[in-house]
Amino acid sequence: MTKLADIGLIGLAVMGENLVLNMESKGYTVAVYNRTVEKVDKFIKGRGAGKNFIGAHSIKELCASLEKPRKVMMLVKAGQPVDDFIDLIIPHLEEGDIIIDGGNSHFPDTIRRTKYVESKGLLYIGTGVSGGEEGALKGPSMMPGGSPAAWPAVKDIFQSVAAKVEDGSPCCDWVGEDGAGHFVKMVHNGIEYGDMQIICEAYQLMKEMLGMSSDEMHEVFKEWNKGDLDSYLIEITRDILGYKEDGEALVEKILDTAGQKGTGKWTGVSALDLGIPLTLIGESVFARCLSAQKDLRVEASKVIEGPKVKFEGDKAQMINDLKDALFGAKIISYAQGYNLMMEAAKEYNWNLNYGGIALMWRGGCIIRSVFLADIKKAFDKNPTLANLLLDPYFKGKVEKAQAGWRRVCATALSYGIPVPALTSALCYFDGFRSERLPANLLQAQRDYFGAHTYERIDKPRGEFFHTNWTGRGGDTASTTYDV
Ligand code: NBP
Repeated sequence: MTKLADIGLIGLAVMGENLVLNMESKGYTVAVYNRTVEKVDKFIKGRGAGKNFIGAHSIKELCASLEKPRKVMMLVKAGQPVDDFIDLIIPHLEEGDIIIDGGNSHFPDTIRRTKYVESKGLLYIGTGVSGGEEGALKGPSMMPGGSPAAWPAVKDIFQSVAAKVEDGSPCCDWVGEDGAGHFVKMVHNGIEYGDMQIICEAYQLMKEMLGMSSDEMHEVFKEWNKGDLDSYLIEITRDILGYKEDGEALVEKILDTAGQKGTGKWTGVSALDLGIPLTLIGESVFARCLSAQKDLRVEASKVIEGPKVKFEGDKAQMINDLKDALFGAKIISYAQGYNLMMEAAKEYNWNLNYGGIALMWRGGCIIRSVFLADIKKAFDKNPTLANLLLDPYFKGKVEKAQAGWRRVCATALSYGIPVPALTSALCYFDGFRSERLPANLLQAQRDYFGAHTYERIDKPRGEFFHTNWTGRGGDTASTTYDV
């Protein structure tokens, strides 16, 4: 009898093909299937030739070729195709078998699918897989969540294909129940939006305010990649700035309208739903939206005047300040992202391991950086840390960065160069460290026009007051409007 496969995969596109090659290289036999069946034969005769793959021409054949408990992983387009495949797979599985979704599914869908699949006596995993094509092949970051009972059955396969950090720890561990894995992957993508935006703001300042060439910027990013900012995104920015087409920087020939697939938006929407100030990521999503209004911006640029840019300060100092601004804002972005995960954990009853999440992001994925090792240390030291800014290491770093960061924001604003992510992060920082914010006035306004009541600093919390501010209103307070 032919050997049964350790795992089955549906979806031989960029991610699926590379991930199964990775699995096979670690000693696993993988059965593969694709909706367009010719792609199965093409793969078996092509990149999969001579390797331990079983090509299946139907889902029935795929499931029949698997060791028990059967593990069927989907890496297909997120959305309806995932639901369709689940229904096609279920009849060919039996109790204890596992369906895995490795695509970029929205976490509420994963919560729903976990319940649905479990109701059929099966187990479900929704796992974030990050790192793109290269990551899938050489070692992605993987963030699995779903039915806890499924984890022991897939742990060895997942951890052996995942990226490893210096000490050999895999960038993959159990995240939590139902949609937790996909939620953490969503926040990862939101943070990715933020990291990319602050780098783009630094680039625009260097280019437009400091008048630097792409070669000069390439050198700056090369330097930055050696210190606190050492990360994949700084590294690829360095390479992009150094990339030439016909002797000129290719980046300058690229149209300035950003695309997006929605994971940054989901992160922002989730933050709004949960009431978490996720300002840097929010601004990063909106910056992409503004960039997409190209025609309108071109029209506006012809008719609306702003300040004339002629930088006369110390260029070397400004470059140094920019490094501090990037680092300060990055700390804020992660502090905000972690706060979002903490709130989601309360809302959805997940027991998230925050240090473990930093380790999962430490290698293999797009936001990988040395900085994540310090986040892991912070949560290892204090697993109930309420905000990254309260960790002594990050508090010290952000305090040290703030002078340069403030100079960058002030200069950019006075020159009329948009830096929405860098400035919103600084405003969050100042708000977060403020004992008193102007919300006292805001509460007075709410009470004035809507009798929404307020608490007083000279009375215990939880006692609510209403004032008849004009002498014309009544004494009745509103109970129906609470935000
Ligand atoms: P795609 O997202 O392009 O999906 C391709 C696969 O989905 C093919 O197997 C295709 O079958 C199948 N498919 C499509 Br398209 N529509 C279908 C439908 N209506 N019903 C059934 N199957 C359908 O591939 P990918 O870029 O490899 O990504 C796979 C998953 O991983 C996605 O969720 C993606 O968001 C996520 N992801 C991608 C990356 C990346 O860098 N590309 C990174 C991280 C995560 P066919 O061959 O018959 O058309």
